[in-house]
Amino acid sequence: MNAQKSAEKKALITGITGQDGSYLAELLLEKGYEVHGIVRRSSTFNTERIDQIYMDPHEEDAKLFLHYGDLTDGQSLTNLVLDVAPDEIYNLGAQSHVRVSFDAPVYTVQATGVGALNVLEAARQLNKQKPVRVYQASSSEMFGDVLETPQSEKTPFQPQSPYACAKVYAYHQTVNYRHAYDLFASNGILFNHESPRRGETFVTRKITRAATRIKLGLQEKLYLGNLDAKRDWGYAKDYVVGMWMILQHHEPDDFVLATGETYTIRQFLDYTFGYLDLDWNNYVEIDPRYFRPTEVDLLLGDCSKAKQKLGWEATTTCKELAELMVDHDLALARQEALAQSQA
Ligand code: NDP
Ligand code: GDR
Repeated sequence: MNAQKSAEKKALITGITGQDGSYLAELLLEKGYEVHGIVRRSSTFNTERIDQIYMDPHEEDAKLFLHYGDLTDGQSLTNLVLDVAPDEIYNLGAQSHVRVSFDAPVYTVQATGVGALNVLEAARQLNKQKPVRVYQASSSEMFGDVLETPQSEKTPFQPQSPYACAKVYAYHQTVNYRHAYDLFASNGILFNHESPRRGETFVTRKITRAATRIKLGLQEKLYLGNLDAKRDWGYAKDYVVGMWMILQHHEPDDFVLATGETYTIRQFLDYTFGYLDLDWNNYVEIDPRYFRPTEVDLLLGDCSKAKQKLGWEATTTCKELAELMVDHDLALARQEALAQSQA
């Protein structure tokens, strides 16, 4: 994977405060980019994942700039895109939780679906003045009730949630803007990717947080939903490199990024609790509230196109991923235990 500097390039990232946005911002800064990110106004700080790279914009060598905005506010998005005039836009912002999308379907479609269209419209305006490349964060959830295994760029979509329907809509708009307006717009169809920065309500992080807290006596039980679903889990740091590679390709295209291995939630529990010398059967209980009205049973990606055309491949196995997340969360749990003992 190429670590060469790309001097003078400017990137705009939506979703910069999220898991992927934070890793991508770090990667692009390392490559010499000027990075702009859109942040939502919130009553509490929501920039925890990017605090380590925050720079005072008044400093002469500042390379990271944050702007308030929202994907559902198309006009402000267009103003910002025309103002910043980035060479590359990474649309990572979304209401990204599948279970939550059943509770808030209309908002999910507005942020995740129409939000992507707002980004494309803004890019279309900028593209009249200077070339701009757009990355759309598409998802393996689009395969839904899978029609073939493994899933590749050619596999038909059968979405199974409001979130997945919104992502399918955004995918097709991205392809259409490429054809209709000659915009350099590409989809990365990414399978699940996790990290110590993963939101704590996604299953991997929920498990690593709970297992480490259980190990230190801070928690007794872990309540989960369906343990039989299979996911192709990779490491988020590998995947943001793939996003960047997709936009450096000589033509816009759509690429699956995956590890090519799939595991059940039970296997992830084995890796996590096993690494801590615990038996998860003693701690895990099923709570139907975490079941989904329609579930995606099996995801397994075929990323041979990305390997062949971009030279991208995942470097971290599911077991290694579970262990690095546990190492991180054990340190967090130790801090919590220490704080409790001193209180
Ligand atoms: P996160 O949920 O960690 O981050 C989502 C980001 O989007 C946050 O920065 C969030 O802001 C922002 N956001 C949410 N709603 C809006 C809105 N209305 N306007 C502007 N910004 C908004 O997601 P990930 O980093 O895990 O994923 C990045 C993208 O990739 C998402 O689009 C996701 O759907 C997609 N994806 C993720 C995969 C994964 O396994 N992680 C796999 C395939 C696709 P705030 O911090 O304020 O909440
Ligand atoms: P997913 O990730 O829905 O695949 O979407 P999540 O970690 O939420 O669920 C994975 C699987 O675990 C099962 N599960 C539970 N899930 C959660 N969140 N909480 C639980 O308690 C629980 N118990 C079992 C789920 O039913 C599911 O089968 C993620 C998101 O990042 C999307 O934005 C992204 O597009 C896809 O990955 C690829």
